[in-house]
Amino acid sequence: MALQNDLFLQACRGVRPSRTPVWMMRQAGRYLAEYRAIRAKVSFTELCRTPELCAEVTLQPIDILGVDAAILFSDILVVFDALGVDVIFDPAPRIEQPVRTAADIARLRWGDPREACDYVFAAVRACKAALADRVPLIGFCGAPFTTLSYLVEGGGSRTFEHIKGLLFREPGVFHGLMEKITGLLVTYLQAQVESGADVLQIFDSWAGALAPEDYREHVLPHLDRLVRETQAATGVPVILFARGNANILADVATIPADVLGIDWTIELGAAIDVVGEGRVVQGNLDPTVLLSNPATIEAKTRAVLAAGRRAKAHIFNLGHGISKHTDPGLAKRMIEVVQGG
Ligand code: 1CP
Repeated sequence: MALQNDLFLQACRGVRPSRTPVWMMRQAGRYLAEYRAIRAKVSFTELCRTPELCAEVTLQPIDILGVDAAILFSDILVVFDALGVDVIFDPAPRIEQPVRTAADIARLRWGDPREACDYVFAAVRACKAALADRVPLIGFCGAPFTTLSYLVEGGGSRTFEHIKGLLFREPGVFHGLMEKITGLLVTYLQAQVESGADVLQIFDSWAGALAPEDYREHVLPHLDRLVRETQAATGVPVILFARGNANILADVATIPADVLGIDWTIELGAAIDVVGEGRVVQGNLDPTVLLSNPATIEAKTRAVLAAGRRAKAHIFNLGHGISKHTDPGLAKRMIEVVQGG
C-alpha cells in the first residue's frame, strides 16, 4: 500500500522532498500526558510486551503532534530476552547480574530473537495496522557497543569502566561478544522489517564513551558490518545515530548508512562539511531548547532548517531524545515551524 505521507521515506532514500520531514527521538514517552495515563496502569515492561498498547503509544505523537514518521514503542534492551538476561526498568534500565566474568559470558544463551522477542514483532504488526499507511514506521535497535555496554555495566554509566576495562584488558573477549551481538542484531532488525518496519535506526548512544582512535579500531568495523548486512538483508533505509563525540563523525561517515544522525554537539552546517553534501542527515536541535519559549524555539528551529538545505536531504529531528519535562505544545510549535508554519 502506498503511504499517504512519504516525505520521510523520500528523504531516507536520498530524494529531497517538497518540504523537510520531522520526527523526534523518544517522541512516544513521558512528556505526553496520554503516555503517562497508560503508564499509570501498566509497567514499562508490560507496555513493551502488549502489542495493542505499543501501537497506541506509538501513534500518540502522530495524532497529537503531527510528526512525519512513527517509531516503534519498545526499548533497545528488550533484545536481552534472546540472551536470557533480565532487565528491570525502574524507569532507567538495570540488570541484576551484569556480564563481566568468563563464567557470566558462558551463561549467555544466544537464542533466536525471532522467538525470544516475538512480542516486538507483534508490536510492529500492530503499529502498522493502526497507522493504516498514514506515515512510515521506524524499527530500531541499539548499536553493538551501546547494547554491550548495558550488558557489562549493568545499566547506565558515567565512566564505562567495566566495558572499557574489558576492551583494553581482553580485546579478544570484547570482539567475540561484539561479533555475536552484531549477528543477533541483524536478525532482530530483519524480523522487524519482515513484520512491517519501513526504515531502521541504529542508536549508538554511548559512542562518545571511547577515544576516537579506540572507537575507530574496536567499534567501527562491527557497526559497518551491522549496517551493510542489515541493508543487504532488508533493502530498507538504515539511519545511523552515533552520539556524544563530534570528533568521530568523519569515521562514522565512512559507513554507508542511508542517513547519518547528527547530535547537538556540532552545528549542522559543520556536520555537513564533515560528512559531505552528498549524504542525507538527520538532526539536530538541542532537545533542551524545547524547555524555552516559542520565540527561541522558532529562531533555533529555523537556523537548523536553513543549515540542512545544503545536504542531499535533511530530516529534522532533535540532537537526542526529547526531555520528559517538555511542554507538548512547544514541541508542536517546533514541528509546525518545520512543516511551514
Ligand atoms: O517509565 C518509562 O516510561 C520508561 C522510560 C523509557 C521510555 C519511554 C525507557 C527506559 N525507554 C523508553 C522508550 C524508548 N527507548 C524508545 C521508544 C520509541 C521513541 O523514541 O519514542 C526508544 C527508541 C528507546 C531507545 C533507548 N533506550 C536508547 C537509545 C536512544 C537514546 O536515548 O540514546 C537507550 C540508551 C535506551 C536505554 C533506556 N531505556 C529507558 C531509559 C530511561 C534509558 C536510558 C537510560 C540511560 O541513560 O542509561
